[in-house]
Parts: sequence; structure tokens; C-alpha cells
Amino acid sequence: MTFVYKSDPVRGLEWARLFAEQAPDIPFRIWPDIGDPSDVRYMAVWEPPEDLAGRFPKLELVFSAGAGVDQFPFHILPDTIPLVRMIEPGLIASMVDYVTLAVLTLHRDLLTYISSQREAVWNPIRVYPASRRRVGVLGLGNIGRAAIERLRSIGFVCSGWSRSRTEIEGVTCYAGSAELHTFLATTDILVCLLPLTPETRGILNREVFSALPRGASVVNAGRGGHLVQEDLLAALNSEQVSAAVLDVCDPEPLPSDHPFWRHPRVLLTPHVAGMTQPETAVAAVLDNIRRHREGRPLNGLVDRSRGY
Ligand code: NDP
Ligand code: OXD
Repeated sequence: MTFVYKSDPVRGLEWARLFAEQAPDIPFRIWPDIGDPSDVRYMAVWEPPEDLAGRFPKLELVFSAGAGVDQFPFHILPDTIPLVRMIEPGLIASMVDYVTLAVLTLHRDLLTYISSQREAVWNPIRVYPASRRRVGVLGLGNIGRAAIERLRSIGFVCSGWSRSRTEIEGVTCYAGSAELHTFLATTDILVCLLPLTPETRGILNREVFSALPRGASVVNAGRGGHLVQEDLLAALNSEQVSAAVLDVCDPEPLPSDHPFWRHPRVLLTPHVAGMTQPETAVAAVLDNIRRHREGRPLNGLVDRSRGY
């Protein structure tokens, strides 16, 4: 009943140590050293091999090495084998840190100060309290809700938008496309924490930017496919959108001549907003293996018809 890990090999060594300590009965292997494929029961993988099910005939359970599963082609996995996305506190905490950093960067006009500094210009801008800034979060899942909790503790006024109706105390929550525009109209800093699905692809587009108050700003820590890049450039150029913090783009990496690299009102990071942390991820994975063995519900089971 081997567990195969196919993702960042450096963190894989930490997974191996943690498995040896906490689950010595489960042989742990790092791709491509997989041993006998017919011994493999479990796998944690970011980009799966095309012939996944054929190569591992006794596979019982597959974990995405991250929270997203848009990189996973569902058709290669029979419906009988559950696919589980990563829900683990270390990854969530790193995402919350990034979203906080991005929102504060925009709230405190840091991109303007970086440009001013390069030009040796002393240019103070009026400071407003966080309580005057409305942050709207697209996606109220594990990460969106945790980010809102932190932002509210700083004083930001938060609202959120999701597919199904969600209630969060002290937060105005909107649901479905019918309520998207009302949500956007009251959002100064828009944060995308959605999964990438056919419904959410291209959601950060001209129509959405126009529905924001003039001068609003945008954070995308979901997926590059959420953003229509030319629409953001147009919105930045017309100053409908004042600035953007982007952790994800399409393609990754962006070509070196892409205008985002040098745009003074874009802050770009190389898809590092959150990272699965071995210590907490291994605990979450082992918990799910126990659940699977005992026939209990899995935490983070992907609904392939919804795409997340
Ligand atoms: P969850 O599955 O827990 O939450 C997803 C949320 O998005 C839910 O609230 C869901 O609504 C909502 N949603 C999905 N589809 C729609 C839709 N069509 N319209 C409105 N709302 C929708 O995901 P996580 O919070 O764990 O992760 C979110 C995403 O963050 C990941 O899928 C990934 O893309 C991104 N991510 C990025 C990282 C980075 O480093 N940049 C790292 C980790 C994650 P409902 O509640 O109704 O289901
Ligand atoms: C994830 C990611 O989905 O790192 O976990 O993007």
C-alpha cells in the first residue's frame, strides 16, 4: 500500500520524513522512484501522468498537492477513485498572509511610493483608516473565509461572494451571478480566491472592472485564467482600476516582454501566495487516509461536476 508523492521534490523529502515518523506502515516514495506500480494505493500529485489509472491499477485515493485541482485532468481518473484537494492549515495561513500583504499594499498606496522612490519624489498621500476601505472577496471557501477573518481583525470592512449562499457573522455575503454587481459596487479592493472552473474562467474582466467604484484595485491570488489580461491593462490605463497585485498569470511564467512586468501599478509575484506545508499537509493526508479506510467522509473531496 505504497504512497507516491509527485510534486516539489524538496518538500517531498520532508513528507518522507514525516511519513516515516507518523505512518511507518505506509511505504513512501518520491516520483519517479515509484517501486512496483501495483503496490501503489495513494498518491499526492500536482501534475499527474496521463496514464495514471493504467499505470497504477490498485490506486484507491488521489490527493492534489495543492488546494486547486484545475491542473488535474479529471478524465484520467476513474470516478470510483476519489480526488481530494488540499485543505491544510499551513497552506491556508500562507494564503492569508499574502492576501493581507496585498490588501495592505493597496490600502497604503505602496505601489505609488515605490514609483516615487525610483524618481526621488517625496509624495505623501492622505492616509485613511482600514475601516474606510471595503474589501470584497470572490470565493468564500477555506481560504476566502480565513482571509476575511484576518482582514476584519485589521479593521477592513469585508464582503464576500460565492456560488451558494454563505453566512459569515459581520460580513455581507452575496451569492450567484444575480448578486455579483451589487457586491462589486461596494468593493474598493477586490480579491479573487476562486477555483478555476468553466464558470469562473475570465471572471476578472472588463464588465467586472466597470462595476467597481472608480479607482478600485484588484488582487488575484486564484488562477491566471480568472483574469482577462487585456481588460485589466485597459482598466489600469483608463484609471478605472488604480492598481493590481497578481500572484498568478497565464501563462506562468509570463513572457518577458509582457506589459505586467514593468507596469508601475502592477505588483507581480511568481505564484507563491500560498504553499502546501509538509508538517500540516501530511497530518491532513493521513487523516483522510484513515477516513477512507473507515468509510468516513473525506475532507476536501472534489466534486468533479462542479470542478472544485
Ligand atoms: P474552496 O473550494 O474551499 O472554496 C471555493 C469557493 O469559491 C467557494 O466559496 C465556492 O462557492 C466559490 N465558487 C466556486 N465556483 C464559483 C462560482 N462559479 N461562482 C461563485 N463562487 C464560486 O477553495 P479554497 O478556498 O481552498 O481555494 C480557492 C482557490 O485558491 C484554489 O482553487 C486556487 O485556485 C487558489 N489558490 C491559490 C494559491 C496560490 O498560491 N496563488 C494557493 C492555494 C489556492 P461555494 O461556497 O458555493 O462552493
Ligand atoms: C494551490 C496552489 O492550489 O499552490 O495550492 O496554487
